[in-house]
Amino acid sequence: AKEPVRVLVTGAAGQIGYALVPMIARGVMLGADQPVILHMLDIPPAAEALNGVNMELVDAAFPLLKGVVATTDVVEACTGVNIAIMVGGFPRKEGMERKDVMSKNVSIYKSQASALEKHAAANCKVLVVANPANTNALILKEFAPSIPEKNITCLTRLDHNRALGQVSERLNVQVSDVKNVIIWGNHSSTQYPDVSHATVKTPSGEKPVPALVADDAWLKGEFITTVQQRGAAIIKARKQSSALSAASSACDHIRDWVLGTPEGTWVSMGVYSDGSYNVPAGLIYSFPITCRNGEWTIVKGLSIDDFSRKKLDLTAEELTEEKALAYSCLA
Ligand code: NAX
Repeated sequence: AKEPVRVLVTGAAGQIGYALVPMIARGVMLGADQPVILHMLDIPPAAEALNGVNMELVDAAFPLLKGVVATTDVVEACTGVNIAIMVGGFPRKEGMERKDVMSKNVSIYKSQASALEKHAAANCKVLVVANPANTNALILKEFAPSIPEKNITCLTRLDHNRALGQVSERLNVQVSDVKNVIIWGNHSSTQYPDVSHATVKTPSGEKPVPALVADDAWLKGEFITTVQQRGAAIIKARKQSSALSAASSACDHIRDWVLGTPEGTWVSMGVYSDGSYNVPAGLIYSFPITCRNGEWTIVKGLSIDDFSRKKLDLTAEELTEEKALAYSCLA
């Protein structure tokens, strides 16, 4: 039998946490033959709710779940973890300045970075979900210098999956037949959902999405804004932000990272930029990614037209500004 993998979920008493922990305990993230031990962290005001989640995990009698650590102590939460899903953060409240929200999250991610660096298992893989996801991941990287930068990522897979969903609806094809969309840049409204290289599997082979859609105005307009604004549309409809789709996409992100992407398929992940596609190095930026043997690689050499170039640059500029804002909070 396999040794259990320890998976940390921060913000585990929140709504994404509530959707995510049962998925992990059922093997959705790491496979149906992989036992897990869940580490759940939240803050003291949420301790009772966290205890309730813990009770429900007992009640669900998950065969793969070999143990639970539910705590408000960050060191206890981080000790020995192989995978860390960082969902906890400080939300933007009505009337708050961007800088104030940034400052709260910078201090959270700075201290959690140190705890992970000191106490997590060697080679721990980190996925930051909490917003501002890219910049929180960057702060985590800066304050955990001994964790290799390739082990620190942020979630743009939800945006990626949203783009697959929009193409599938538009063409009336199965979402599982659509692949190789790309989310470039920030997990924010400046992200660039790009279908230039996406394809659909048809009985007569793989066909390019732009040719099948054959509506440049939709692809360059409504498609992009729908994906960019989808989070807001969900809040409007549900009065709460995306949770089941975020949890499911976090499982997709980790599963593909650990178990690999299928041959000929890429996904989107926020990773530390090496300057590929002339994106400034030193940002956490979403790229097309393939994974193998537990390591990700940026897909190189895709053609970028003028329209795309401007969009890639715009979202990079926003991330550069966010980085400066985050650093100003440290000063
Ligand atoms: P909730 O407010 O329901 O849950 C957040 C939880 O984090 C709460 O239980 C809170 O007590 C806890 N928390 C706060 N500070 C903490 C700390 N220092 N340590 C540990 N736990 C802490 O929010 P939820 O809807 O679950 O969303 C969580 C985060 O995901 C938010 O930042 C949200 O903006 C972000 N999202 C990111 C997405 C992405 O694709 N990257 C999509 C979904 C989501 O909007």
